[in-house]
Amino acid sequence: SQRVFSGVQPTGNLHLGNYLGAIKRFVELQEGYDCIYCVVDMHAITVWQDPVELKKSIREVAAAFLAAGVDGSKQIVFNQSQVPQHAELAWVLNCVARLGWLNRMTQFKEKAGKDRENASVGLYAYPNLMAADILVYRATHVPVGEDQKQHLELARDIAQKFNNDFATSIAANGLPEKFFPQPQPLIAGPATRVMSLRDGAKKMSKSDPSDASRINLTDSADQIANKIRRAKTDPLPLPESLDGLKERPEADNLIGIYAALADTDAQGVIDEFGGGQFSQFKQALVDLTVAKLGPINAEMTRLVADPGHIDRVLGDGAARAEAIAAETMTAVKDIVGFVRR
Ligand code: AQP
Repeated sequence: SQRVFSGVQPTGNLHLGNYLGAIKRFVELQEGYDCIYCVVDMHAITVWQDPVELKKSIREVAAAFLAAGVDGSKQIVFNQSQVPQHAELAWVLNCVARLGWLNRMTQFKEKAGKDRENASVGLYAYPNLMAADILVYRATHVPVGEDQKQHLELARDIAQKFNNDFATSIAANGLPEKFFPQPQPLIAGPATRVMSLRDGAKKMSKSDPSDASRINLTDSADQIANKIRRAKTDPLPLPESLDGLKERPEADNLIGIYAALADTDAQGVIDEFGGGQFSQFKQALVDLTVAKLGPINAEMTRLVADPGHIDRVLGDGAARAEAIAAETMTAVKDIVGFVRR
């Protein structure tokens, strides 16, 4: 069977990149797959989180999933810490993954920065927990932005090494040879890497100190309009062909955002706006962004005003998630050779 798993960290400032790279895809995929969408709170604490803010953010990310159109009664929506098998499998995978593999992870290098000695061990082992998130459901497909591609390749390597290392035991326990399937990344569309509005070389990110660099899902129509009007561009008009986007990262980014929001591609945007002035295009982008994000923002506001409802969705999702995860963990314990209750 085909199962989708993906997660978003509750670290505040959900932005247009998270929406286009992940959450919008979550909604599209529920037509064809069984989906498990997780608020990955255990990933969030790999860097310090204020406990009061963390709780708020967990509910806010869940609200964003639901407001964008994820059906919490058909699909599984929950927060990671409610299902203990994520941490349990992560420990086993810590013992499968190699130090050399983790040493190659570029996100750790970026997030740890110069003061690497002072980064948490959790930040370093983060990709193993992410592998556990996916493999504990034996998920086959993982929609993510391009920044997560390397972590997903690692999850595939870990799955393969586990299957190889324990091949004899997997067979002895009567389990399928490829016990952990190889999860496929789903990275497609015109906005798999949304860039900062202030710098076309940096990705749009929750942790960018400049609020003007990103469009938050909680921004008002006025804030969205101001940020897009002030977004960095070069002085040239919009190109008349795709070729003309080369070496123009800011133009490329805005066109990609428009294309993703309008469900077309860059060519479609150029057909409509090519050769025109940026001021005009930006106004069209403001209108489109406000039209698409406005209703999501309003629904998020409505949902977070009723935390009891969100907590019920999360609790119900966690119970359904745990039923799947517990089955995998029982098998993993048998495969590894642990004595079970
Ligand atoms: N700029 C982006 N463009 C497209 N997709 C993006 N994603 C993140 N940024 C972009 C995708 O959003 C999902 C959730 O990301 P996350 O919350 O797990 O954390 P992240 O990737 O570390 O996101 P941020 O917003 O950039 O946070 P910070 O500032 O903490 O690093 C993932 O599918 C991700 O690919």
